[in-house]
Amino acid sequence: GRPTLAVVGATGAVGTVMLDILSGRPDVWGEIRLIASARSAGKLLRVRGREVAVVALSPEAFDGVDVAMFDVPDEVSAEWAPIAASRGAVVVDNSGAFRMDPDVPLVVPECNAEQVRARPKGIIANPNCTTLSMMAALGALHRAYGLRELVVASYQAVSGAGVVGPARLYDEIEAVAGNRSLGTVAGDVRKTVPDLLDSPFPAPLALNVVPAAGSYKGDGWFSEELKVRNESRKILGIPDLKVSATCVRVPVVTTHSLAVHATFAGPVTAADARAVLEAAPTVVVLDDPENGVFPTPADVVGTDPTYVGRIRQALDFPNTLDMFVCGDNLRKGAALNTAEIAELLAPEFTS
Ligand code: 11C
Repeated sequence: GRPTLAVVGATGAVGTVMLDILSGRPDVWGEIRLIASARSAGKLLRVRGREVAVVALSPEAFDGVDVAMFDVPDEVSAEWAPIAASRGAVVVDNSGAFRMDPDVPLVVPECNAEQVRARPKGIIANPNCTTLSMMAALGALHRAYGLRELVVASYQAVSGAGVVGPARLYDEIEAVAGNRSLGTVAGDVRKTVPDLLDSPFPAPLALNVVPAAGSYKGDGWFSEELKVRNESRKILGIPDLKVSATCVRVPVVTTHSLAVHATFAGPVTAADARAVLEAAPTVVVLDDPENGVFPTPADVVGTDPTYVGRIRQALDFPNTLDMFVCGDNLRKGAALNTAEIAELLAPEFTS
């Protein structure tokens, strides 16, 4: 028979994309069970062309489940992933709760697929969407040239903050629309958007960019920036990789972008790097700047690959490439990578 898959958090921003992705992937699953909080229980959601009723999160909900994908907040995963594992399910968790646990592999199939087998806790972690949006490309370049240093600035979409993110951005855009003098006087946008106390973001996003993503962690760093450093090291297997990130929220609905300054063990030409990236199966090179060809979120959203453009040799850094990377933060950045990890596990439970 085919394995039973559970989707925990089926009604959230990532869960919704997950159901869409599962409907389009090669169908390796028997039952797909949809699990969410008690308040969503009974709700009908469509997956693989059929309506499936959501069941409430409980220990018994995991009975008979072979693989359970979790797309829920950190504290829900921290409590419930071990419960699911204790009922016999292998958990693929997309929260931050277990990513840096030495007994939990942090997997991007393009980089370290083989690590799915070493899972002493029965839990495998899916990386943060910001890190993940560049990993397929960086993994390919690391294998070819040996990555030594990584300096990145992110341009993160609002859906990274969940369904509340796009709702807030659309509200703000509505509030500023039509006023052709806004953005010309300090504070005018802040006064025009709805009360920031109701926003998931600490400053206006409309007509603005916000250098604060995730929660403040002290010493000047936000959580997203520390995740980029810690998770890149673990995924690429370079514990002493030098990393520095500045994570910025921009008025984009979905698809994270990163300006990447990557330093390698020796000199790398842009042409060679382009060839390496073109050969990577899940990477698409869009790099003809003279003709306006480069990745942008508006052109990338809703698709699966990692897009790379603006590939160039850093003028004053001989071993360094600069490039611009875009990836859909809800697909490869979250649901798609989780589904791919689960698919690596499926054969273990197929008879
Ligand atoms: C964002 N990357 O764009 C975040 C969301 O660690 O899974 C994902 C948080 C996480 O806000």
